[in-house]
Amino acid sequence: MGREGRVGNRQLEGARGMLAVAAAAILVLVCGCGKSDKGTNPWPPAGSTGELEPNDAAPQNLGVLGTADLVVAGTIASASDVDQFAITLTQTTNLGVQISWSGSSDLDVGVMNPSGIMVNFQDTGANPEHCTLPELGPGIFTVRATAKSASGQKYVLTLGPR
Ligand SMILES: [Ca+2]
Ligand SMILES: [Ca+2]
Repeated sequence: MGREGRVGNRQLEGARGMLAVAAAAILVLVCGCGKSDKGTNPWPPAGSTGELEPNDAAPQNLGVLGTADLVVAGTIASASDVDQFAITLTQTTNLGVQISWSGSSDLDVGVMNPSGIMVNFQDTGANPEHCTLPELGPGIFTVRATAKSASGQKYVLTLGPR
């Protein structure tokens, strides 16, 4: 009986220890959430689509653009990285395009029509780079994010009707 009692106590202590670890883990998680809420823009943004390489030659298909914005969280690995995204416009659309980032990189964004002709290229030093292209489509358009200078630069690309 005595031995069983000691074993029981050990098990109880073990359970208490695990509870303490679990409580500490929850505390860390809660602290992590609190930190990210203090004025910094979280990346990737909630609800965003992650960029999928390779997309330099064949664009990543984002599907049909509806009434809601499409938000992509991407990374320009280097100045030679080209990120392309295809969107399908099912009707004539005033297309808003914006790329934003944190840091000193110089990113640009362009839009190509279904024939592959660049109809707009935002190539200034501004951050964000943005434009609204009136009366595009219907058809499949390609949005192209590039950089004059970048190294592992995270960005947010927002596409939507305006
Ligand atoms: Ca990329
Ligand atoms: Ca790429």
